[in-house]
Amino acid sequence: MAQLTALISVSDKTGIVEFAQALHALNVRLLSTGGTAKLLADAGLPVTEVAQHTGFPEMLDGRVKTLHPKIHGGLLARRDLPEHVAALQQHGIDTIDILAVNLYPFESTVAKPGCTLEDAIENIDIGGPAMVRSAAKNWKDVTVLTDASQYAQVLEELKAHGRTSDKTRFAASVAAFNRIAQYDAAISNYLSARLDDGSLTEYPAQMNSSFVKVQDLRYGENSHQTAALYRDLYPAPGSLVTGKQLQGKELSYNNIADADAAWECVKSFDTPACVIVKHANPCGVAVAATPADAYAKAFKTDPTSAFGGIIAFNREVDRAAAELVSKQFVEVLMAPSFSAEAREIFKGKVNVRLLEIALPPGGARPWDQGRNAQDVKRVGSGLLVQTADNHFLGKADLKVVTTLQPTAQQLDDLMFAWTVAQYVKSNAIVFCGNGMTLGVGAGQMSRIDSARIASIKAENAGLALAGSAVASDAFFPFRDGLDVLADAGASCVIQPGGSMRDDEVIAAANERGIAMVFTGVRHFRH
Ligand code: 93A
Repeated sequence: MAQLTALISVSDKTGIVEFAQALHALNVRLLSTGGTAKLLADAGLPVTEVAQHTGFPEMLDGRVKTLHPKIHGGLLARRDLPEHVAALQQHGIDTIDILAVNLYPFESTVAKPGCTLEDAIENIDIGGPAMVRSAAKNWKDVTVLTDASQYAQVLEELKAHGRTSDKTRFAASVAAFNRIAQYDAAISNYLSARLDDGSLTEYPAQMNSSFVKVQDLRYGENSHQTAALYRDLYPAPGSLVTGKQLQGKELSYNNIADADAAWECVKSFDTPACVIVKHANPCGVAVAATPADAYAKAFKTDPTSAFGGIIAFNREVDRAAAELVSKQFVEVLMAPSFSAEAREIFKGKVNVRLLEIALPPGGARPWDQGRNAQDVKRVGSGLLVQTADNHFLGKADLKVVTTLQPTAQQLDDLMFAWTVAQYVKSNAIVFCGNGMTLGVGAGQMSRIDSARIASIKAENAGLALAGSAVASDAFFPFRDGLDVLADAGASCVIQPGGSMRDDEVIAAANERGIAMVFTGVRHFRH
């Protein structure tokens, strides 16, 4: 069999010496670019530099290394076409059968703080992707490797059959085009963000297509589904994916989804807060003077659902909080930090996943109003993209619509309830009082059912609703929902308003002695 030729040109040199050694042992001829060639030669391998092969030196600081007909002809020529073979012979071009390339590290370069436009541009690989495309197009004759994880399989096939299988070459070609697409998207995204004035501009509801795979997950929502976690190329500061896992089992798909809900909610509060989430809904939220007190209150809302919950704090978890939390079965615990004593307490609970996530700089609110503030949902073979629901409501935005004015205390409770309702799946009804949730009605198809469920849950937990403040994520279409709240003991209500029957609902509130405010904004969440 004719001797095969491999061209190796890699920025990430992981595993490359071993791979080249194995190729050499299989009598494959080695061609390589400057830095890679040096590494292989230092390892004692016979390697021909590309410059020597083409008779043309690397030039322009390496910008032109492999952009030469001797390289691209060798990669692109079809071995089954006599005209192609004749052309190679005429120009003295040798075929290249295996191409191992990984690209200049553009993504990791621009992810570094302080990366300049110049640094970024120097890390745009031109020759590498060109070779990868040539080889991938000619997959019937050329094996293209763009990731170290592919080396072993190729070696195995070469050892067994002296060549790679059609299936492997085609799969490698697809992987190569995927990699190039991802690489170009990273460049395009990075440069687009610098179009205006060099600062990161805000994106409208437009797909940011550049994601980086963080990890494969054991399975998806259910065990028969495969799954993986990706993050934005530029994650928003303070977002879940910027967190660090300190201990515990690997996070599952559902853990991550619930952790995100808990973390986004807890970030909304300026004062020490605790959020407990189950099945993507908060089942207990509270603010208090200390994290331990906040947890104790949040737990009271729904101790049954809190079992196996996902818990988030917006303050350091200290010993007192850790002691309390460790009494319950908890899946994931998140906080900006954990004290040494808290870490010690959780050491004995090896399954508890501890996630340390820095809060966004600049305080509780407009945390994610930057370019990552977009929300994406799959629909069949399409995507729904919208800007994130990060509307911030101030007390000044409230419009009192009843004869009864809310007291200062009621206003605080209403603002708290409104913040929580934003994180509860629609239809959402949230009873609150004294800085804690008292009853949460989530995800029902009718608002009145959510209201009933919220009051039943409060009753089950032994929590009185007399004098409570209630938030409704969208308007009441009829007065019946409001009557349920009044029957349960609500004293004040916050809701968007905007129903055709607002007058009927306001009249009901007046009749029942309830103070009601309109926000003018709703918070559907599905
Ligand atoms: O500067 S380039 O865009 N011009 C080229 O002609 C070229 N050929 C290979 N970058 C080029 N490469 C890249 O060099 C490869 O994609 C690889 O990432 C890197 C390997 O260089 P070295 O072997 O000198 O470390």
